[in-house]
Amino acid sequence: MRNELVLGVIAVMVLAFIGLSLTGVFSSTGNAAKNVDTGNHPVKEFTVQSYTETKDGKYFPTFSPKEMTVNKGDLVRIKITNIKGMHDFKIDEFGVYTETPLNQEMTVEFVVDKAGSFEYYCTQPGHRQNGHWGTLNVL
Ligand SMILES: [Cu+2]
Repeated sequence: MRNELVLGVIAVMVLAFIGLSLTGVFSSTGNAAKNVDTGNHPVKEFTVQSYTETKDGKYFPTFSPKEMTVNKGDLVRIKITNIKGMHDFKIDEFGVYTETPLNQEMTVEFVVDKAGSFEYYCTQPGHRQNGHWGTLNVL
């Protein structure tokens, strides 16, 4: 009988841990997470690289991927690593911004509460105009 009680307690703890993990409570990465809503939102996670390519002596800053698609109501988690150049990451419509120091994974989290196509981009001078942007589609 006692063993069953212990097993029951362990099962409850494991379930609680899984539940909290899914809701993002343990997802703190110690950096620029914003607008975190740990409510009952499906989580969509993306890994993005930010860098500068050089072609014919010209600089082409870019994100990879250049497009992400989520559903309205999702908790969007984007992990961004800048692997070349000086960049940052911004989405005006959702109040998202993080600096992206070189070779350091930065995480932003936000709930998409409106549908549409929104631009994520780099605010460094000239970068957005030269292609340092992508599209977040919210269906
Ligand atoms: Cu940039």
